Amino acid sequence: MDRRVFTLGTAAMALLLGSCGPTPQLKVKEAVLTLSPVDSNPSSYHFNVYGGPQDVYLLRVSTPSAIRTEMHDVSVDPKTGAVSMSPMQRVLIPSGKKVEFKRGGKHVMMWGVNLIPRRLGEIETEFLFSNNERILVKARVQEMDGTDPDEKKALN
Ligand SMILES: [Cu+2]
Repeated sequence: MDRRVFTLGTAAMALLLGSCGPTPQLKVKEAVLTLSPVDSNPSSYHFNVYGGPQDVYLLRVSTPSAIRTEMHDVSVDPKTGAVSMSPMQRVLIPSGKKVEFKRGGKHVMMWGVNLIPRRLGEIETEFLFSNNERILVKARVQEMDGTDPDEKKALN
């Protein structure tokens, strides 16, 4: 008798959980690094971050293949229309929401991208979040026109 009640309870619980849908997973996708045509200027890194089961902050994007990285936001002066960039220490990634780092908006700037990603056409990056989660992302590397890096073309 007791066992039967227990079984029914478990089944009811499974139904309840099932109706909530899949739990959102914190992830980074569509990552592309666009090289600056001038080597001394920073390259720009764009991607989408998809929020997980809880709100977190993106604290840092780093790579062993560049000297320095910074997260930037872009703002436009409503009076003059002048565009300016400012560094961000952290970016809120709301649960289940997509946060875009894209051309004309939030982005990561990378100084001193070395020869390894330029020859491979891809770069390894690490995203650090406030819940201590680290996500490794391999991103495509391209020139401004969307083609492979010149250093990779030279090898073919
Ligand atoms: Cu910038």
